[in-house]
Amino acid sequence: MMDYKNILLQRSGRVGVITLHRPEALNALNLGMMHDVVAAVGHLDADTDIGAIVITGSERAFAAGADIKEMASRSYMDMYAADWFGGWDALTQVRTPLIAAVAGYALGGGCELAMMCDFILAADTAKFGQPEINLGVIPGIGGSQRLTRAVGKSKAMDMILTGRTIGAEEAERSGLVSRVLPAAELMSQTLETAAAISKLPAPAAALAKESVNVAFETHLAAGIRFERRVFHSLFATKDQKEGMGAFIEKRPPSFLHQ
Ligand code: CO8
Repeated sequence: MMDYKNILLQRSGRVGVITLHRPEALNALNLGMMHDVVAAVGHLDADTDIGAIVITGSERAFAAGADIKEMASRSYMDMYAADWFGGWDALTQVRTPLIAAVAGYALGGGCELAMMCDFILAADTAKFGQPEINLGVIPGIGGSQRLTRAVGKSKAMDMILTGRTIGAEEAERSGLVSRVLPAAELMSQTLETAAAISKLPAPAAALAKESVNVAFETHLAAGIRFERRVFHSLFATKDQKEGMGAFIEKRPPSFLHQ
């Protein structure tokens, strides 16, 4: 097992849980955090015994943004040459379902990291925002794109131009998060959801998320064609035979994740 400095990594059955852990900085995302999260997610994604991954933070903060202290004095060339934070893009290639469990602040890069996950479960204490404009910058890990697709132009503009923070209810109403849960139940309900997903056929889960993601990236006709091809391809899996066979035989399925 690798030694991570900025996260905690736990396994519970077929679920991997990554907890962002820089309590002294409200989990601000520095390069070390990026390397740890990307490495841990990659490691879990490659493990066929893992069927869902949860990324979470603390009660106070999922993550209060990119680490401002680490970036403040950098030049344009520093940022460009390092392709600052380009490494986070690796999360978009992950096949295993990825759930963000957000309590407290999810600001700037924290909101963007949550949006890179497949869906967001929010505690009623969650606060989402893209406050970069207050620092003289803009979202830089996909926020201006993913937030706009998630909540539409008007609310994305409102949030990104004012830097205003929205609460969990407004986030749910806007389509940014899928569910709001009482803070005390966030982790238990997230783990229950992740465990349920992890037991379902892994090939179908990977292709389902790939299909939904295609909806973000392409036009309707191409997306529907992609979905159709992928749907047909699942008839090559053992789990399709098992799932449909079990239904017809009126017995519980026993999936192989193959
Ligand atoms: N970076 C570095 N340190 C931080 C950050 C951060 N984003 N957020 C909080 N901290 C630190 C504080 O400096 C403080 O440290 P210290 O005790 O050493 O002074 C500690 O965490 C606790 O924070 P506060 O005392 O400020 O706690 P409060 O409860 O008073 O306030 C807030 C909480 C409102 C969340 C406040 O901390 C805050 O406004 N944080 C900054 C939020 C922000 O602006 N986030 C956006 C950052 S920019 C960004 O994310 C851009 C992403 C794209 C980059 C892509 C590059 C290509």
